[in-house]
Amino acid sequence: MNTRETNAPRGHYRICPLCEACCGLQVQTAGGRVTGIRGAQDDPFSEGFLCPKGISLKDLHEDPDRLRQPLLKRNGRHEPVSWEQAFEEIERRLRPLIEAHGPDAVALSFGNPAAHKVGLLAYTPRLARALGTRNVFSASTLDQMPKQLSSALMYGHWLSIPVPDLPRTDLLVVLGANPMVSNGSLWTVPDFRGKARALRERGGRLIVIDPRRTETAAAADEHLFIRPGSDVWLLLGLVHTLFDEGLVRSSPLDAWVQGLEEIRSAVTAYPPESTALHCGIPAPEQRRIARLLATTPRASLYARIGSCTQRHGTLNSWLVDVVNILCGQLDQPGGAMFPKAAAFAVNTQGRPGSGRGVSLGRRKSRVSGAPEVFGELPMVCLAEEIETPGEGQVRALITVASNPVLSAPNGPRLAQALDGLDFMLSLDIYLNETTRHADLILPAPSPLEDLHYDIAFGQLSWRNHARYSAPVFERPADMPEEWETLTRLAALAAGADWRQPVDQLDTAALRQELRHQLKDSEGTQSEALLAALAPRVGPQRLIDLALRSGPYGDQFGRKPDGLTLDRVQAAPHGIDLGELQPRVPELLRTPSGCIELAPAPFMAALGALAGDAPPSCGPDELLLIGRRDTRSGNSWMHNLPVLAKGPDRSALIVHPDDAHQRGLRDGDRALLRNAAGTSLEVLLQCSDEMMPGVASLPHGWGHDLPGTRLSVAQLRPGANLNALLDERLRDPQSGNAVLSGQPVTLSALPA
Ligand SMILES: Nc1nc2c(c(=O)[nH]1)N[C@H]1C(S)=C(S)[C@@H](COP(=O)(O)OP(=O)(O)OC[C@H]3O[C@@H](n4cnc5c(=O)[nH]c(N)nc54)[C@H](O)[C@@H]3O)O[C@H]1N2
Ligand SMILES: Nc1nc2c(c(=O)[nH]1)N[C@H]1C(S)=C(S)[C@@H](COP(=O)(O)OP(=O)(O)OC[C@H]3O[C@@H](n4cnc5c(=O)[nH]c(N)nc54)[C@H](O)[C@@H]3O)O[C@H]1N2
Ligand code: SF4
Ligand SMILES: [Mo]
Repeated sequence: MNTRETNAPRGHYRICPLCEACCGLQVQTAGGRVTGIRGAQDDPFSEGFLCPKGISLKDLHEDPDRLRQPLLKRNGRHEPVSWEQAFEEIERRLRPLIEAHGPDAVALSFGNPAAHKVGLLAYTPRLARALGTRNVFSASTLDQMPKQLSSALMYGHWLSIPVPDLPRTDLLVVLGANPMVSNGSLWTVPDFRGKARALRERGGRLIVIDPRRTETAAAADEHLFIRPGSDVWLLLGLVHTLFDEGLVRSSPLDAWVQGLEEIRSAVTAYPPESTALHCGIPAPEQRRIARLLATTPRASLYARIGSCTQRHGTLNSWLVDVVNILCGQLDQPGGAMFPKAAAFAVNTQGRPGSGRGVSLGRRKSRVSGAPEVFGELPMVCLAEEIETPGEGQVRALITVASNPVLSAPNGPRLAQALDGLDFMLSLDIYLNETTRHADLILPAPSPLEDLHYDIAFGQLSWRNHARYSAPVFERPADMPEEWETLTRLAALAAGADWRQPVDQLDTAALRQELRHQLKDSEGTQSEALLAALAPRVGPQRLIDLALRSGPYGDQFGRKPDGLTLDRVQAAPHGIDLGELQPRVPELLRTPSGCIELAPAPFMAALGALAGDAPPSCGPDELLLIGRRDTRSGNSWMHNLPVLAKGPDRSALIVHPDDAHQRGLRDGDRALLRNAAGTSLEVLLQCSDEMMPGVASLPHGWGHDLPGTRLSVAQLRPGANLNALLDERLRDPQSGNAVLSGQPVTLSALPA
C-alpha cells in the first residue's frame, strides 16, 4: 500500500464503488480526514461526474455505526471480539456442521456490494468452491438474472450484454429503467443526464416507456405509460410490426444470425392490435415506435430492472435484443454494442467466435423445484430451503454484503427462518436487519481504505477503459482486507489450516486455479506466471494477471506496449481505450458460432404464452411497482446523514384520482395491504406522474426492526416494500423474483 494519510492537504483519485456508474472521484484529505469529494475532471471515463452518493463516502467512512470489530452474539447481544476469537468461533461451529451434514448444509448469500468490490467479487467464488455447496444465492435473482440468461443463450456468455452506444445514437428507447436516478444498470454510464441532453441537442430523441413518468421520462421527448408486468406483449407487438411492415433491416450481422424465420412465424399471433389490450399502449403507438427504431439510422432499445422483475422477465430480456437485431442496430456504432473490457471478461478469453455455450437445467432447488441458473438458486427460495427439514436442508448461512431481510420478497418470512439456523455468519459493515440474526459479523475496511479495480462493469461500459485507484487512507492495523477474510474462510471451509500466512493461502489457491484453467498438469506454465506476477499478492496480483492476459494486455512481454497493472497505476486517472467497436463474430461463444435469435427454451416459453395475461387486480386494488431515489442506494445508505437529510424519500406515490377514490390526500399516512393480509403504514404522495391504478414504493426501507445499530436510519425508517411481496411469484426460466405488478389495497389508517 503506497498511500499514507499526511497532515498536509492532499488530493486522491478514487473510483466510487457505490453504483454501476463507477465515477472517478477526487477526494481531498487533510489531517487524516476527508475535507472534500468532487468528480475527477480528468477522468476520461466519468469526466467529472458524481452524484450525492459519491459525496456520502465521507459519511460512510466516518459513520460511528459502521463496524470496526467482529461482533459475536452472546445471550442475544452482539459484543466485540478479536479476529482470532472470531475465526475460532467459526471453526468451532461451522466445521462440525459440514462434517455432520455435508457441504449443502451451508448456504451462501451474496449481495449487491459484492459485485462492486474486487476483494469480494474475485474471492467469493473461491469461498463457494471451497465449501462445495450447491446452495448459492445472490442479488442477481432479484435483479438481472433474466438478462444474463437471454444473453447466454443468444451470444454464449451471460455477461455478453449489449449497451446503447449513447454518444453516437439518434434514438434511445428506455423500457423499465430510470438511468437519470439509478445512473444506469447493466450499463456503466456516468452522467446519463448530460449524455441524454447531448443526444437531444444534436436532434436525437429519447423515449421512455414506464408505468411512472420518471425523472428520465420528464427529461425525454416522449413518455408512454405501460401496464406493470405486461412488457412481453409490447415487445411482441414491436417484433410483429417489424415483420408485418417489412421493416426488418439487413446489417453486416446477417451472416451471423440464426433463427429469423422461427421468430417470424412465432410472432404472427401478436399484432399490436391485440397486444394493446394487455400492455395498454395503443396499437398505432406500438407501430410508430417499431418504425422509429427500424428507420432511425442509429437507434437502440434499452430495458432494465422494470423489464426483468416480471413473470416474463427472460422473454422480455430476449425480445429487447431481438428488436435491436431486427432493426439492424446490434453491434453497430450508435446502436446496441458490446464493450470490450481490459480485464476479467470471459468473452475476450478462449477461442474467438464460438464456444461451449451454457448448460441449463442441470438441477432444481430441493423444495420448490426452481431452476438452478449459472450455479445459483433463486433468492426467493432461501427461506424455504432453511425451513424445510430433510436431506440437504440449509442449516448454516454465510451472507456477504447481503441484506435479504429488506431486499428479498417476503422478508419477514426470511427473518423468521434465519432464527432457525444452527449458525449464521455475516461479512458486513453494519448491524442491520439481516445481520442482527447472525451469530457472528465480520466487518470490512471502509471503501476509502480499499483499492479499486472494477471487475464486472468494464464489460458494460459506455466506453472502453482501464482504471485503478489506490486506498486513500491506510486501514486500521487490526482490520483485514476482505480478500484476506475470504481467503481464511475458504481455507477453514475446506478443512485446511486458516492460520497459515494469508499470502500463502492465496498463492496456493491461485496456483490451483491456473493449473486447472491452463490444463497445466506439470505446473510449469502456472509457475512461470506466478513468478512473473510476483511479488504482488491478493487482488493486485489478479488484476495484473487479468490485464496482462486481456485483450489489450502485454501478454507477459509478447506485446511490449500492452497493458499491465503498473501502466494503469502510472496513469493518474486510468487509461482510455476508446469508443465501442463492433465485436461480432469475435465475441460469440455459442456452439454454433452464430447469434441465436430463437433459442429453443425461449421459443417453448413463447409457445406457452398463448392465453396468458398480465397481472390484473380488482377494482379496489392497485398494482405495486418499485422506485429508486438519487439519495438512496438499495437498503443500506439510509444511515448516512448527507443522504438522509431533506424530504422523506420512502413515500408511496399514487395517482391523485386513486387517492381521492379512497378518501386520501397527499401527505396522509395510509395503510397498504396485500392479499395475505400483511399491511404497512406508508406516507402518501399524490402525483399524476403515476399511471392510474399503479402505486410506486421504493425498496430497501423498513429500518424499525429491533436489534439493529443504525442510529440515523432508525429516525426515519420507512416501510419495507418487500414485506408485501409474494416470494412464490417467479420468472419460471431464470427463477428471478417478480417485483413488479403485485396487487395491493390502499386505505385510510384505522381511526
Ligand atoms: N440512486 C440509486 N441508484 C441505484 C440504486 C439505488 O437504489 N439508488 N440501485 C442500483 C441497482 S442495484 C440497480 S439494479 C439499478 C437499477 O437501475 P434501473 O433499472 O434504472 O432502476 P429503477 O430506477 O428501479 O428503474 C426501473 C423502472 O422500471 C419501472 N417499472 C416498474 N415496473 C415496470 C414494468 O412492469 N414495466 C416497465 N416497463 N417498467 C416498470 C419503474 O417505474 C422504474 O422507473 O440501479 C442502481 N442504481
Ligand atoms: N421490491 C424490490 N426489491 C428489490 C429491488 C427492487 O427493485 N424492488 N431491487 C433488487 C436489486 S436490483 C438488488 S441489487 C438488491 C440489493 O439488495 P442486497 O443484495 O441485499 O444489497 P443491499 O441492499 O445493497 O445491501 C447491501 C449489504 O451489504 C452491506 N455492505 C455495504 N458495503 C459493504 C462492504 O463494503 N462490505 C461488506 N462486506 N458489506 C457491505 C450493507 O451493510 C448491506 O447489509 O435488492 C433487490 N430488491
Ligand atoms: S453515480 Fe454516484 S454512486 Fe454511482 S458511481 Fe457515480 S458518484 Fe458513485
Ligand atoms: Mo441491482
